[in-house]
Amino acid sequence: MRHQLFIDGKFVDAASGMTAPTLNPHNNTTIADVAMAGKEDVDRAVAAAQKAFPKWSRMAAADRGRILLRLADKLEEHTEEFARLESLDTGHPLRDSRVLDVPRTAATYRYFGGMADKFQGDVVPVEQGFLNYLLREPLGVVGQVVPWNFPLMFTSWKMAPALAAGNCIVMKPAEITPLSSLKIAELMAECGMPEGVVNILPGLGSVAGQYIAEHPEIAKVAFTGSTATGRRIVEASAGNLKKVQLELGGKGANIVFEDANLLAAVNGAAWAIFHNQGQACIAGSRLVLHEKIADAFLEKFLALAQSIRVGNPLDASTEMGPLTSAQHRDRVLSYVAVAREQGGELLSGGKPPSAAELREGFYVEPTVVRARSASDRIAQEEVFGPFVTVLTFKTDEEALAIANGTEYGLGGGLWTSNLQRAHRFAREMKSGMVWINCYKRVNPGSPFGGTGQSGYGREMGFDVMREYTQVKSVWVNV
Ligand code: TAP
Repeated sequence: MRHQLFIDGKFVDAASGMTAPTLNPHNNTTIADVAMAGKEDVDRAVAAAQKAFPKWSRMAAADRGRILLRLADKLEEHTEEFARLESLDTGHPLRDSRVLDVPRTAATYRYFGGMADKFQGDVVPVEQGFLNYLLREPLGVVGQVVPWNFPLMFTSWKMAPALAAGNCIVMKPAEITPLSSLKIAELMAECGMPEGVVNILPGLGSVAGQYIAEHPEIAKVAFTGSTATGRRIVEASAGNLKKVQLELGGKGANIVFEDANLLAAVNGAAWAIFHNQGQACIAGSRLVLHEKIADAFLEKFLALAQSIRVGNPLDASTEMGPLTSAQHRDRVLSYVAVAREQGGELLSGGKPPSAAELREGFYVEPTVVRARSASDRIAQEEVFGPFVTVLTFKTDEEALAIANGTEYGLGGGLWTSNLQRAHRFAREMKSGMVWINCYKRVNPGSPFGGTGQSGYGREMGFDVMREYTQVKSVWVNV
């Protein structure tokens, strides 16, 4: 496959000739050297996108949609290839990439392919003698910056609605996981995507990403990643009044009440934190247990955590792979010391696995730590790894205070058989998404995003179509 930048429908080298290796997190070997975009390349991509915009935005919406629908079909035809590539580059277990990442990505392109000709304007019932209609127009060239935790899926979450709405794109995948986005570029070209509509630029965040946020000709920047980088993007785009959409970090509370179905909650809590090695903004990284069931819950949960098969992501039996980078593994492990310093108790894991064949990779055992208090750093800061912080409570009020007691507000869950309590918590939780007796459900039709330091704006559904369009109000004297 090609490892260059994708600009104006062609794979090209970076103007500077710069490349960087992307590593296999299983064994720290180089998979490929990939071109790294600089400012000149961003300028080239913006110019190509601007040139493509008039034709793309005026094309019949159904025809734009048809290209996305074709892309969804093609992606499914290449499921195995994409699943392997994503697992190789990120460390996702192949069994997940096959049945979650690729199908969910195809579903997103399909949903927004269908959406293209259904998202429409409106007519306002104004005073007699006038007709007032509202057009929903695309913004122009949009910049999109995605992280390394779900590169294939997150590029579709951003590109599919933007394209359905008639925008052109300059997309920057994370420097360490560029491969699946470049492969999507190849498929897009095969599906008839006109040149210049989609430009994909692997590159450094501090260079290409920062310049996308600063660029005066880019109408909007949509970002997924850390809260710290989100703040930098807001600052960089303030000078040119760019529209900004932010999907940032989280510290999801997963509350288990005394009346919960314990087995379902144990399985759900393990999925909530250990899927994708905990590298998910919506991970259930705070396990908030009612005192009465805490011991019984933990007995089962620790047994489950210790039974998870950690290994080479390309082995069909692997349930948890390596973290995506060595730097990130070190950051996650550093929280074990942070926990100890504040009186936390390590209940399981907390180190790389001992198996010789995993020694070169970026592995961390499933880790469970009991915090001394809900204000401890491990209960407040996003660790973003297979690291769950256990807290206990006595009353509903206490559980709610813990759930709402961080600067984040992305996703949270609760396990209970009490219907009234479930709905009360759903209303009271400071969170963009709430899962009741389940966790981490996502669907292209359901709004996804957060509040507080978790960002603003929504991905998915009709909400995201509003994010990628602007209203024009037209008055006619009739
Ligand atoms: P970030 O630095 O936020 O990286 C996310 C994306 O932003 C990457 O494409 C990155 O590029 C780019 N970027 C970095 N600096 C930028 C800048 N100044 N302007 C524009 N774009 C920029 O995240 P990270 O350092 O990879 O991870 C650090 C922590 O962020 C994690 O431990 C986790 O807590 C959190 N995180 C959250 C999420 C989600 S889904 N909410 C995802 C990833 C990470 P490069 O990677 O190429 O530099």
